[in-house]
Amino acid sequence: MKILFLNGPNLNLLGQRQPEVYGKTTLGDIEANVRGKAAKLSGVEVDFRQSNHEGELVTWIQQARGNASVIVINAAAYTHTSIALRDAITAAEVPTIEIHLSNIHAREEFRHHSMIAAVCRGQIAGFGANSYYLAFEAALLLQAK
Ligand code: CA2
Repeated sequence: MKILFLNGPNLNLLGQRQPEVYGKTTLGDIEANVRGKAAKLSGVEVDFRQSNHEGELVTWIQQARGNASVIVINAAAYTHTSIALRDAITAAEVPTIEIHLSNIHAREEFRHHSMIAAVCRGQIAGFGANSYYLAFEAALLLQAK
């Protein structure tokens, strides 16, 4: 199985700016940890990407159809605005898990609504880098069903 991790705008700055909000772990650290978990299992492949561009994320979701078993997506600020990502997730027909480092429901009002939540299998938010590792486990469970 292939798990496709997609990361939206500004997540490339993780660990380098605003550590009080998003922690000190970099996206590279998270990717390395996820890859380490996958390496202990047989038949689990990880593809891990980040883009600051909405259209590139849409293209990657489209390409996941027939190629990825599960998508794990931290759409960052596009979570709250992007009908394009929502439509792409719907069209891809790949089970998708929405994740966030922070608890978006405990932050500013504009972060409470997710445009993509209703078309995802579920949401994991508020556990920092562990949100990625929990999503990895959830992706395995989705495939095991
Ligand atoms: O909590 C999350 O994972 C978010 O998806 C992060 C987004 C935010 O817009 C969402 O509401 C919640 C922001 C990602 C920006 O990441 C940065 C990391 C370091 C420094 C600046 C931004």
